[in-house]
Amino acid sequence: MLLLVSSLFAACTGAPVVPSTSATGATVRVERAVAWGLASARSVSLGLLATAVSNEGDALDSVSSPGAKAMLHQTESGGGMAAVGVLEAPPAGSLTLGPGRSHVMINQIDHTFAVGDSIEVTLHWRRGGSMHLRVPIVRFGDAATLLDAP
Ligand SMILES: [Cu+2]
Repeated sequence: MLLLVSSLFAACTGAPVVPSTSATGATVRVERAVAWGLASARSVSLGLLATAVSNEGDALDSVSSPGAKAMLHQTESGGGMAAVGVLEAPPAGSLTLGPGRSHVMINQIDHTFAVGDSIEVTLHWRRGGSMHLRVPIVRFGDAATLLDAP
């Protein structure tokens, strides 16, 4: 089943209106998700804000995307990136992925894309199972703003 809920919101600064994506599963609610990247490198990064809705929390074990390779990354203090095995959404807490912090890296995308397109991803939660999202691709400079918007 493809959960696809797009909502529009405008930042109070008058920034362009960009669609966000949300989905609710049994254990986790994804409040918003955006991707940004380089079409020439066929690579995007994915950020999201997910809140645990179960008492046990949940853990993002992996992410997949059709026709591409996806992995979980954390950003290190020196600015480099390293693969990580799991990202936790603690009980009554949230998991925030985005620029300069942990993120999902999607490489070797088998088609070209541009800002305004979207990318299909499946989040694999340890307790909650698979959650399908279609995530809008936004400009790098808009990603953090969209993720942090009130
Ligand atoms: Cu990365």
